[in-house]
Amino acid sequence: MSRTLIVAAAQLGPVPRSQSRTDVVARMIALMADAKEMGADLVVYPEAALTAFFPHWWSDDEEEIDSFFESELPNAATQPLFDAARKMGVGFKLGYFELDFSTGKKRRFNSAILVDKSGCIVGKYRKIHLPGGHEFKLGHPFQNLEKRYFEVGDLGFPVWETMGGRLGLAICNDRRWPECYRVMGLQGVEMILLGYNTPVHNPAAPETDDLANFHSHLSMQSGAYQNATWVVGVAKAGVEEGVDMIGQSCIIAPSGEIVAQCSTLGDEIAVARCDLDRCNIYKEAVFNFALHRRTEHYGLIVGRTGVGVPMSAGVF
Ligand code: CDT
Repeated sequence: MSRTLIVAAAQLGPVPRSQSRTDVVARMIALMADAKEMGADLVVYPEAALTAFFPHWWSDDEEEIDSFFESELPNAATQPLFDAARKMGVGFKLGYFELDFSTGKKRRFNSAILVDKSGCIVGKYRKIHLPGGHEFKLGHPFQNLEKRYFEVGDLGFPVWETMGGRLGLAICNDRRWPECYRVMGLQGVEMILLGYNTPVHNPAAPETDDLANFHSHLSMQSGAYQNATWVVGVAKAGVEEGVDMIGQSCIIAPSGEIVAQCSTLGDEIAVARCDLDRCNIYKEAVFNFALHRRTEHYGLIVGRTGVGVPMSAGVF
């Protein structure tokens, strides 16, 4: 099988609350068709692609909250996307809000699935790094309530052998945490697909607003280089329900270089031919973990709290 994947970062402009899933799916299929014309094997959509990003506002109306979630995929509204993928022979990654009843109680996650060229779901990831808080923040122009609405993902950071490569998933805030890339890097990941809804303004740290795009790229480019993997980062961009969100969706090579990037804040694709074997030079040389990584000498043991303690404390 070819080790080259032609990948499309399928950025979406804002999804207003009033827009139906059926209409959003039609926008997504149009992007998929453009990508197919450019030879794409794989299309990567943003985090929470099907709806507005509702954690930006407060609600305690269970029914209203649930209306942003999918309890199964494919469902009636998304079936056309799966059908289009199968017909075009294109795989895709979809970010969505997941309602899960598999444990007998209702659980909500911020999730993503990976679908192969035959329209079959290969894997699922549930977001682990949930930003923001549980409480309403008075005086903030919008909220960031992911901790209130979602449970922390319970599926780890797995990788899947599919479409000729070893692929992994991450979601938005995960991209700022090196652990996310390293856990997949240690499993030999060759391409990480992730989506984001990132406001330009961070009410908790407004002095960083000018750097929103820089920090997004910095995180993904360093994650790619330090783990010898392709990274595809895809925005839901533009002004959605009054919240201004960054774009600059991009495809990053294992060298850390951006090889394709969107230039608008609307529906747009950026396409790149990704040779998965380009990972090897970095996996075998600079970041040969088995040969050069020296965890036993780092002087810290990470406890269950996630906080490092000195090795001399004897805690394992
Ligand atoms: N959706 C999401 O995870 N958004 C967060 C906002 C945090 S502001 C620094 C993100 O990391 O982009």
